[in-house]
Amino acid sequence: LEKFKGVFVALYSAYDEEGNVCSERAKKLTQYYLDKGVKGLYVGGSSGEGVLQSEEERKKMLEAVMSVAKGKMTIIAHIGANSTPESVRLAKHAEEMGVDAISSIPCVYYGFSPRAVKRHWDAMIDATDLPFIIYHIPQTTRFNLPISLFTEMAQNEKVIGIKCSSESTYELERFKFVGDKVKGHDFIVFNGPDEQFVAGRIIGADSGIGGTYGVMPELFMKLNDLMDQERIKVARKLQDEVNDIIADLLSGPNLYGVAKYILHLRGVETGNPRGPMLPVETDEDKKLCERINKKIEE
Ligand code: HMN
Repeated sequence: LEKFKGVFVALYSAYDEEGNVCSERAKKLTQYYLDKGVKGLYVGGSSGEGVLQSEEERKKMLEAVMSVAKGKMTIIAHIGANSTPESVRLAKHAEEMGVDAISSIPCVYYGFSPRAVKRHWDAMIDATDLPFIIYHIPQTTRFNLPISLFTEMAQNEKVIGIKCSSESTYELERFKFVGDKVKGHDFIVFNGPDEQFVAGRIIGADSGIGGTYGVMPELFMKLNDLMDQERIKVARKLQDEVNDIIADLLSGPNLYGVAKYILHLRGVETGNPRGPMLPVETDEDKKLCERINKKIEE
């Protein structure tokens, strides 16, 4: 399970100027993080706009990533789609591509019972031989994963971890505690909210998956190292600095748009986020991005 411990960038989408998934750009983006030395990538999640893309586009994006990353970074493919059949097809495709694990949200749009969510997840898990990571993000899915369903899921041999994007560190602690107990060994917990990386690691997270890591991977790798060394005071101070940057990132038209524009300033082209997400357009927004980019470089 060591390959799931560390800093995982939640990869942004890579589009051309017309807004179509662009393999060339996706490959360059992947190479950018490979060169930075991150542990791995989370592909097609929230930051990756998976739920805004067609099945074909999602496959195309993953294929481009894998052509660069296979065997070099740990790749987790988010394969959750609205319907069970589509999620199952994406799971099978991810396995063919050679990813290290698959992961899924419960479902968006409709509200479902824990029983329905279990059947949805089980179908994806049964479809491949890959490890599965639950993606818990109640603020967007509106599904509040009950600890009873979590415990049942953890009993499945293939369920190796959870990505906890809820802002409750208490909940994160429970997932780690119950998960470890059920498994009898490490159950991998990924911290979701980048603003709470240090808190998450202290209370049980083994790793982190985050969107804002994409514009400052070095800072998160530093934070992670500090936590490994239990240098909490230094880590807290760095988290303060990181959170100032995150506050700036969130002050623009849209987090993903701002982050993608910052990558553009560095010569890494990924296009604009897909509507309804707002892109960076005005001079004021562009200046904000330039300021943030400078701040990160300092
Ligand atoms: C993903 O799947 O793309 C993200 O890793 C999910 C992650 O928890 C992010 N949450 C959302 O985008 C809602 C955070 O990294 C988030 O971007 C960050 O904490 C800034 O608020």
